[in-house]
Amino acid sequence: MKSYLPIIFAFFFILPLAADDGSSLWLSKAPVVPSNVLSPTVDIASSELREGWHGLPVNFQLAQSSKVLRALGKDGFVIQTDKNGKGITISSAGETGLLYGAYELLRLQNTGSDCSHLNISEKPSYQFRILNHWDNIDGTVERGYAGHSLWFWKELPDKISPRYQAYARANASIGINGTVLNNVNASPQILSVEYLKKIKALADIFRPYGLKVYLSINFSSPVALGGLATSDPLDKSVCRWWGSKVKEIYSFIPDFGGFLVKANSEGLPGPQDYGRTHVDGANMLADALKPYHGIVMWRAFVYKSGDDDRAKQAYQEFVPLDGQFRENVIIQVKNGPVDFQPREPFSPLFGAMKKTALMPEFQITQEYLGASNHLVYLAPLWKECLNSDTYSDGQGATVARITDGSLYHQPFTAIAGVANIGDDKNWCGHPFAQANWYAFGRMAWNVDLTSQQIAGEWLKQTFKGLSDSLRSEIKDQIMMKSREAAVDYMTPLGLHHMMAWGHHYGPEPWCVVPGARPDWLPSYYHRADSIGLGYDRSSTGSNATAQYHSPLCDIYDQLSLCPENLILWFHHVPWTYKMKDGRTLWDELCYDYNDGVQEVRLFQKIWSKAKGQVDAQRFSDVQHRLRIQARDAVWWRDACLLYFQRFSKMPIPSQLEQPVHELKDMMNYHIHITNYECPPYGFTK
Ligand code: BDP
Repeated sequence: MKSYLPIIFAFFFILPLAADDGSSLWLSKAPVVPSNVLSPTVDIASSELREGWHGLPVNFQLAQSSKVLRALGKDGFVIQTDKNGKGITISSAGETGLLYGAYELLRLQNTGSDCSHLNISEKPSYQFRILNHWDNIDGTVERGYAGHSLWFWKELPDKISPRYQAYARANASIGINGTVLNNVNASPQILSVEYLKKIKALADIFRPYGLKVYLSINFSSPVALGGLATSDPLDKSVCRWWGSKVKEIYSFIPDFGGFLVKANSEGLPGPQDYGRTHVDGANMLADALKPYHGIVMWRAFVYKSGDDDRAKQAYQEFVPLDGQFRENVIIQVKNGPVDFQPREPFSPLFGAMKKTALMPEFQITQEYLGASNHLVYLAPLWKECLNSDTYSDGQGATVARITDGSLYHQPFTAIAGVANIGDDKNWCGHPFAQANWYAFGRMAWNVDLTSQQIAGEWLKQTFKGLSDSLRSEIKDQIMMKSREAAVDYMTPLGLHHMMAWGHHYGPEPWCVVPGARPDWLPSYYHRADSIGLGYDRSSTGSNATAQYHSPLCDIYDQLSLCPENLILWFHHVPWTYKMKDGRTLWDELCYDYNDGVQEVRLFQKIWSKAKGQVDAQRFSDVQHRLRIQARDAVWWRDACLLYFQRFSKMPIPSQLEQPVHELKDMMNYHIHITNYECPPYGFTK
């Protein structure tokens, strides 16, 4: 008998890991939820624990009158090991708090924390933690790279996909409590009764998971849908139309969250079409929503075609309006002043509207970061913004403290992420893109969590078979380095918007489109000429630096003080300018592009060790996408360096790998992709 044991063990070790299509995300098996034993939400919480929790018995305590718990809010919770050591109690002032507590307990267990003496108290950093889906009603997803929309509008409300519940569960497990279902470029149809019935069906499924539904609206809906002659926000019939539309929405969805509005932005209608302001538009909607406790998230993503620097325009339009918005209006500000680039400085608006609630908008979907082909862990990018000191009130006025309400005490606080979710089996396309959905939720819940902590948690739950040492290597040497690598091979030193026209996937620093707005073209941003490279936004140029508080305005303004990772954002720098390490700007650019390529090659090497520790399906999926990323990194490097070399006329240092593509081939190469597709391969010529 004894002698068989080693043989049996050996046999176990060579068994391949079960195939995994990634559809279960970071979650363990979904429980069967009995209907309404306690309450729909508490039923879910207790079934989750029944299925997944292996420790002491857990007791739920809903204590609405407890002062301590009320201070944590309805989503906050306390988890404590009972005094006698024989059980655990999760208590909260709200049912959603109990659910979040249950998911926290499971997370602690599944990430290997010591659960023997628990005394945890949690309160979310932001009150509204919201995904923005850029999903169109025709099933496409703007900037979506994981298949079609998850919402099967044609089938709703009669046919309900099981994925709706799975989606709500995934969000609840990481604390996301709101979802804007449709694209900011909104079709007026979304507010029709036909669609409201479909939306109600989704809201009913999401509700027990604490997930509220919001909608993007088209500002001219009164005309387009209601048949009115105007959508002027000061017109009485328009106000009445919105009032009754809102009433109708709440009759279908009593806990509807509110509206997200893109107005007078990129050609969409808005109050300015009628000579009114953002305040007039936002407040009119806010008044309609107020009786039902709904909110308006009004986007500050505005810029007009014209002479002034695009990066300055949101600030110019919005700062004069500070203090005039209703309490239930939150201004939604993209992290940077241009548009979700691999690196931007934080938007100066964050430090400039002390009397208005502001919410950060991050992009989880990788519009400018290699779509679903590139492994780029985005938490470091978001944290860089959140941790930026705006100096709006001396030191320590970070974007996080301004937007989470701790500095200016706004009544509502919120944070949004543009979703990377589609109907792909694994939800997000790239297996590692799931980490960005996860990280957004965790960071919105607790803005002080570090990117490393979140990556570590996600890896432990998602790739359970990894050894400790390989898991750390993947976390520290792949995930934590991946954003900087992308910056290096795409847009180092503060370069930005050099992506191809339309789809924004590959490099096109040379891009010219007859008749196109100049601020949609790369040359507007890189300004390469025989002298140097970069956009002069200092006081000798567009003076965007003046939109930052001291000392940042001076730091950004002076070439010698400006952080080198933003130097070409703020300055037009001579090719021969000496960087801090003694290299010329040109050489530094060559080294950075090359570093980016080398980093991705290193990711490939590290990932190759995961064979056998990760199921074959996800192992080869990641391996395949890393190959694309490595090819694309070379494409980016060659395209940008060979193109800029036309201006610098300087050689690529001989120590570095030399280009393998011809500039003319790259300039003649065009990929055609529609909205919801991910480019199938990189530049292969
Ligand atoms: C840009 C996208 C565009 C969006 C726009 C927005 O290219 O598809 O509609 O932002 O945020 O990043 O409104």
